[in-house]
Amino acid sequence: MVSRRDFFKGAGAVAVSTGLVSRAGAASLPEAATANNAATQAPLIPPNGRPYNPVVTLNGWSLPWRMNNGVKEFHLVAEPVVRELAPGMKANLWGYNGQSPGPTIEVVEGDRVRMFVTNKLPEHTSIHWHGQRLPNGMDGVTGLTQPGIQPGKTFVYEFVAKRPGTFMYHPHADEMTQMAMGMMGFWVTHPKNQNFMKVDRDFVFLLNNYDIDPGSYTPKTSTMLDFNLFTFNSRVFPGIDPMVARQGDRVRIRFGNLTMTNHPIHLHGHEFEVTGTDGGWTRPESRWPEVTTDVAVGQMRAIEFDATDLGDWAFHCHKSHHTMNAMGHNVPTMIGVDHRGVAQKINKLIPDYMVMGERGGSMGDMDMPLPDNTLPMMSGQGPFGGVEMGGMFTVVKIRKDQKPGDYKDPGWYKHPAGTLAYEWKGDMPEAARSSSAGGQSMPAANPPKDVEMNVRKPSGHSGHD
Ligand SMILES: [Cu+2]
Repeated sequence: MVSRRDFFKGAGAVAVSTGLVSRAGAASLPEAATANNAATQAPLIPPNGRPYNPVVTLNGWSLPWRMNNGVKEFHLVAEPVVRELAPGMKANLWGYNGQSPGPTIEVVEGDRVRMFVTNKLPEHTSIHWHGQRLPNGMDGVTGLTQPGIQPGKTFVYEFVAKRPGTFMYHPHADEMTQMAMGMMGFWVTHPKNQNFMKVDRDFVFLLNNYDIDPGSYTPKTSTMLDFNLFTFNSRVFPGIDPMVARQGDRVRIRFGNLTMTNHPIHLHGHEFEVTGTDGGWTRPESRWPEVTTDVAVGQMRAIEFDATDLGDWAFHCHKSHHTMNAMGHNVPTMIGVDHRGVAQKINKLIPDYMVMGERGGSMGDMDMPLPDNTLPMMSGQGPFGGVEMGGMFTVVKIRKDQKPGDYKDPGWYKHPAGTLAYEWKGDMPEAARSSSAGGQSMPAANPPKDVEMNVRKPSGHSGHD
């Protein structure tokens, strides 16, 4: 198989693509390109067909195609994959063409598209083209519009990509298992008019979740809500690449939610507008500015903003447990508990025992012994120490000198003098108190017993007259 790396190097996309056609022949399957790592790949410049402005898939890639008598042919292979969730942890997932999520499919409004889907899983599958307008029989719902694709078999889907916009693909067969194992991918149908809502950077990724016990590799597939790893494109922080832009760029970020809960996605330092949903582009008069947008299960959102302000701006889900990895979800509260002495006693029984979080528990810096193949619950080193994040967290890096088309990580932002929060080293003034201060401003509900109280119950209404 042609690896993604091979695809980009050497002769380039055009030569390889035509090579595939002549070698394989029009009557046979298109070669299925595969990716062998989780790095963000350079945008796929279309070697043929209608021109478009390609997207960048966060920690992912776009699938090359072949043209066959004017039809764009893609080959997806559903198969078990090993996905690195972040350095230090790999997961046994199911995906497409070597990775989970599968590669992004990019086509142009009006393209006739033929999708070959080969099943290398141990059970039947299908692909539903989430959000597309297509003939009913191409909708990919096992049992309803087609029989399942049995192991070893290949099915062909064919339709015209009618509506430009943001889409996903995923199985509609044993969904609970197959989605919990990571089977999903992004799909972008570009507008025919290249200048329609043109942006300088267009990032895409899927929101997914997994339940992988610390020390193990394979997700638990029967979990309904209690997932312990929340991912952007099957990666967790600090394994998620930054999204890089040049100051002044118009930036679009598109995300689709195939987890089992909603995610309020939050950008620091800039306001954005939701310019697209799963149903298409939003009308300009329907948009409003915000800094957080909630995306429900099964939904897609495209947000856009002007990258006006230099810096390293956090971009994350605002549910705090979704920026935390597997170890953090069932830790008891220890704030206010003084364990001095207790730990030593327990240590006699359990040598590794460690007290967590009695002063608020900044656990990002804690060097806790972990089972194999397990990530710290919060980690990531920034220029000022531990970032104390995990899961659905990354950084939008805006730089003055980032060249158009350059997506390389420029390193940490260097803050100009006078623009950085700093420690106060002068005198601490007495905290001001109001003159009635002395405790609570409201009377206690249960006064202490040693206060003498005379309580007189009103005997009737007459006493007030
Ligand atoms: Cu979330």
